[in-house]
Amino acid sequence: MVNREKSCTFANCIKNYGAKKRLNKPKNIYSKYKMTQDEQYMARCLQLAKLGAYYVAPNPMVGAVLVDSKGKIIGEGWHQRYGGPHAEVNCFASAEKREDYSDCTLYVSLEPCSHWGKTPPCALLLTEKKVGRVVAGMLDPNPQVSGKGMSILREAGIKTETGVLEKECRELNKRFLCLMEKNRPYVILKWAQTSDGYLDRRREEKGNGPVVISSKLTKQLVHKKRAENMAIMVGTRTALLDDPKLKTTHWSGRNPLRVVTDRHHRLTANAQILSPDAETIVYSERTDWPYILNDLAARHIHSILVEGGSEWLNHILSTGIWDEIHIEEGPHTLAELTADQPQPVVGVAAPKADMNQAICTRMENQLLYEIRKQ
Ligand code: AOF
Ligand code: ZN
Repeated sequence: MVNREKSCTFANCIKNYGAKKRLNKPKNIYSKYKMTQDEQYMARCLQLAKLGAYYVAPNPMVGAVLVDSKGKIIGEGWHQRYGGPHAEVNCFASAEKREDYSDCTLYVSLEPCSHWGKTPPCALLLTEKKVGRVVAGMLDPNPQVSGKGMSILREAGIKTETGVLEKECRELNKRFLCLMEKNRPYVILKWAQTSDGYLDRRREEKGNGPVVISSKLTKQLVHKKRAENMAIMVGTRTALLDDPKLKTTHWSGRNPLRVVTDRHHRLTANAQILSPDAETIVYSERTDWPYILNDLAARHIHSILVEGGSEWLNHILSTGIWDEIHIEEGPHTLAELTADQPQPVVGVAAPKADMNQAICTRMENQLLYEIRKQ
């Protein structure tokens, strides 16, 4: 991915858009202070955990390292795929075999589990291995675990510690944590707008394609976002007019579950959103946002990317039940992009977001804004 943020003149952003926008300096979360030894090993756990991206959902990404008394890493592992062995199991599988690891510290980015799930409890494994000390990045909010893993370890006489690089551990698994703590998926609203703030021109008929705002590169970025989230949603109008596939064609990873509303049963069987190569849920009886989120949570969906259209985006913004907004702004006005269309062209206004909170980066000529719910 190309990031030309240095070539974006900050002063111009402010001048042109009349909003305070910050450039997102690549921030090294570990560089502000000298890390303790525990933090350094936890940072390695986070690196390993990320290798599970795209394949472990709705489970969290978890990494583990085993360190001997001299500070040498003698084992590493991460949760690689949903239903597969947990990070701790893979970590010991990579380590030299010993009867007793009492001189070692096991670092893991999430509290070791205490439940019999698809695999046996990791906390028991650590007691069997006679590990001397366990350092966890954060407690596991899963009600089946939630502190019980650390209790098992303490009761077995193992020294324990939690909350090392906790902020970073939480950030990595913000989607899993949202499902566990709020019992709803993490919601990301995404749209592309022209430089004068339009999503599209008003269209009444199918077959008359949308105004193209994204570039080749940012389209790929959208597919990456699709792969990072478990579900993707559009409203009926977008499904009918654009006939999108909503798949992850230009990035590795799974296709998200496609979610569409259709109160008046207007979608036909040949709609691409219903293609058999990815799953789809159509909500037609109840289509209110809290209901949809509740239903998706019951299906263990930990995240949803809402790609439009304007009615749904505005509605969700009005409910306040969202977590992030990602806006892509192209360099051209609606008039420039529709000069070859029959005139006059009527624009569909982009939703209003609080741009004072936006972090701005740049990908070639496209500005990318990210807003986090405060
Ligand atoms: C760990 N280490 O690497 C992971 C943990 O269905 P299961 O058996 O795979 O259990 C999934 C739950 O286990 C998940 O919701 C989370 O609470 C925990 N994940 N725990 O000790 C790991 N991935
Ligand atoms: Zn486990």
